[in-house]
Amino acid sequence: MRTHYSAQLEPTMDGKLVKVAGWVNDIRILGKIAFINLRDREGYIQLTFPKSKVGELFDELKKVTKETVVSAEGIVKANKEAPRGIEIIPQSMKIISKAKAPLPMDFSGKINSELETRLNARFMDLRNPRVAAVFSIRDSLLTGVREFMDDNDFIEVHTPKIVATGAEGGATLFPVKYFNEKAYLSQSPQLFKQVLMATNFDRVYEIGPAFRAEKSDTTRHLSEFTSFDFEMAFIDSMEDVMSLMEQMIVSVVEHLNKNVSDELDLLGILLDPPKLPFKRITFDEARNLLERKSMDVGEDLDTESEKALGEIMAKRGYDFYFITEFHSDVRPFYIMERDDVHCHSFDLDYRGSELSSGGQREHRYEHLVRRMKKQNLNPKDFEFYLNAFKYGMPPHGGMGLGVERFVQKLLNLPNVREAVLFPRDRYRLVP
Ligand code: AMO
Repeated sequence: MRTHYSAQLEPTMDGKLVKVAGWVNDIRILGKIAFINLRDREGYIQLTFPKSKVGELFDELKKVTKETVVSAEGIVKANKEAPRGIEIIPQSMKIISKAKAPLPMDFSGKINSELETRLNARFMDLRNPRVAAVFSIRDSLLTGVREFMDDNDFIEVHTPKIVATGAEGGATLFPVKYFNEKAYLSQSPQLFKQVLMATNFDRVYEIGPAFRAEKSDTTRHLSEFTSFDFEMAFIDSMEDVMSLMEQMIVSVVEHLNKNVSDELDLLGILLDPPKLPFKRITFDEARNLLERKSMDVGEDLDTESEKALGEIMAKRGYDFYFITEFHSDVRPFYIMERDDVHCHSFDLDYRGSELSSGGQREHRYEHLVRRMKKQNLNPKDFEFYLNAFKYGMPPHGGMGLGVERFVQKLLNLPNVREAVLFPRDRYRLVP
């Protein structure tokens, strides 16, 4: 239906016959001349219809509503008065799919539509180039991640999403009916990526859906999110994991600056490549800093304290920072303990918000079982997982990062739902 996207047309192509197709962004019919501002994936192009030149086509224009899909064939004309100095004088035009009026929402950005309205009519919301840019950037971010992991000898794997046991606590499990058995939607690939460490694949990563029955209605929780996980074996300590992670973040930021600079510009986002190494601060140090600000921190950081820590770190010039050596009681059973109180786990935070958590895993069978029991878990429920630790399991570690939170924070989006095409939360199952 088209020979060119709008952005491929230049004033230097004056006199050339071309075909374009897209949505009618705007139409203006004056006495002897009419204009359609046509929108496609790449931008906008003006179709100009002088009554004297286009004949019957001029009357056809009365049928055209905003957002109707049309295709037009015509001659390119350089014209300084037209946007980008170029217009097309159509010889023919087809109305391909007429749009009903009124539209379900205004997506021009002139009126601030509520997020709820936008998500209800997401197909239309996504016609706004600023909204579309978020998803081009998200796509590029994942390409950047895959390139980095590939360069570092990881293989991409896919683990089951219908599972018999949860890895991240019972409170956020979604039960599903699985024939005659009880099953759950997977909260994370944790158990499977660890089992893979007992195979020849000692470096794996996965980018896939993760499900959490999050009851809290916040701007950073989804009930279905995309988790980027990796796991690596034969590590000396969790420092190996953090070091790879920070290199990955820098590489992804460079990838974005190289590949989606137009989209970043459109959103007004300037991404400075972060400096290596990222700051490391232990949980106890972070707690001391917060207590000096009269904040009462228990054994873990809540949203408020994460935010306050973000402000303290920003003053010291750190956007990205690791919080390390959390208290073992508040960390999952699969994390290795360091002493009676602390364990080898970390969070990666960006400007006061957690992007990722990870650590070194407990690879010694007896210690692992002991830790499970300490957390009131029944080792019998984890038989397939525990078996992999009985026949040669190297030391290993890894991390999980929420893709939507990463996109949200990098692009300064007020709500994590803006980073998902069709978000799922406690109140939203459609569309
Ligand atoms: P955790 O439970 O901390 O760790 O999750 C890892 C990262 O996933 C993202 N995330 C979410 N994003 C949106 N909505 C949610 N409801 C949600 N829950 C989590 C966050 C978080 O940092 N197995 C471990 C990781 C590991 O140790 O490898 C895990 O799942 O960005």
